[in-house]
Amino acid sequence: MTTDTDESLLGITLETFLLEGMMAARARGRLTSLLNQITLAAKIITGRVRRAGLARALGYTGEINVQGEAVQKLDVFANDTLVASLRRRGHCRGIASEELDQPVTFEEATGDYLVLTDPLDGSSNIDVDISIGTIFGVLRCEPGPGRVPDEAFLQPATELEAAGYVIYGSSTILVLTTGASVHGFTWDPISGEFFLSHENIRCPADGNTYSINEGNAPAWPEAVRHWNAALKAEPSSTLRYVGSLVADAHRTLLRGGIFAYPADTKNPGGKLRLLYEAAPLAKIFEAAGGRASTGRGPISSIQPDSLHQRVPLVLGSRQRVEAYERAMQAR
Ligand code: P6P
Repeated sequence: MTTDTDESLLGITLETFLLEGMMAARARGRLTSLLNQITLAAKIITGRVRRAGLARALGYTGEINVQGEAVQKLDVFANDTLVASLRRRGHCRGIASEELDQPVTFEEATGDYLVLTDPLDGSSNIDVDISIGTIFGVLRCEPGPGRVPDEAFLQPATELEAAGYVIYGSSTILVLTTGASVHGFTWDPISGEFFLSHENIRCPADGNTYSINEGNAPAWPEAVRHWNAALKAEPSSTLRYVGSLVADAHRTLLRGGIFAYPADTKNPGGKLRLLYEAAPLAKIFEAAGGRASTGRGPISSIQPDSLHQRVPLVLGSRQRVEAYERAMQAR
């Protein structure tokens, strides 16, 4: 009888998985090293996220901790951790982040990659212990050193070399694609390693769960209201909405169904961000056989025109997303 720890140690760590993938592809190892730096940041962020409530429970103001250090807001902490980790190896020349008005660039870096990230999406949910997540994408760029123009970040999702997210939920899981397939790795708090736990994730072709904030219904376009009403009329339909993108996306990826955050009168261009939310998730869903759409066309083909632009986002089972797109065309 093996204990949990022994069982996970029999598995493949994320680092080993990446190394073996690199050797099989006879790659240079730069992307592998960069992804290992993101993994390191995820381990550090996990530790802080899981203790965050403790500070509040011990009565700290949440601003000054027992050492007299300013306790950073979690999303700023996550951002700074990713920046510090990615600066180290020189493969990443710059990062566009939801937390930064302008990208941070490492002029000394000689590598040829860029990172897009929402360091801690849904961090407002942490106070009530709802799952939150880190989303990331990796693009190619001209090799350094030197300054990186903002335009280098404005590439469609089809250009992503890798994409992934980390969900800080009942367990911490890192989901990653480098294009051909999608795999999930669960963090083991005892060894501190991520172990392969979800090999070759496939998004089911169909699913009865729909995920949308029905509180926004009065602001929806008529076509979305009709689509929603038709779904509710299906006896097998189930509504699940966490209000934390990575949690809703992860459930939809594994179970199938559909997640939608449409444009509405409150958010005419949509609420979610293209570069570091929709695009990496689109890469993941399409690699897993699912689909990612604005409701009128694929997310992947959108040519970004600004760093923080928003888009309507529909993710899920191919059949469900295609039905949504037909419903949008019908009106
Ligand atoms: P609403 C969280 O604030 C977030 O950015 C995403 O994680 C989530 O999908 C969305 O907003 C939820 O928005 O309007 O339903 O609260």
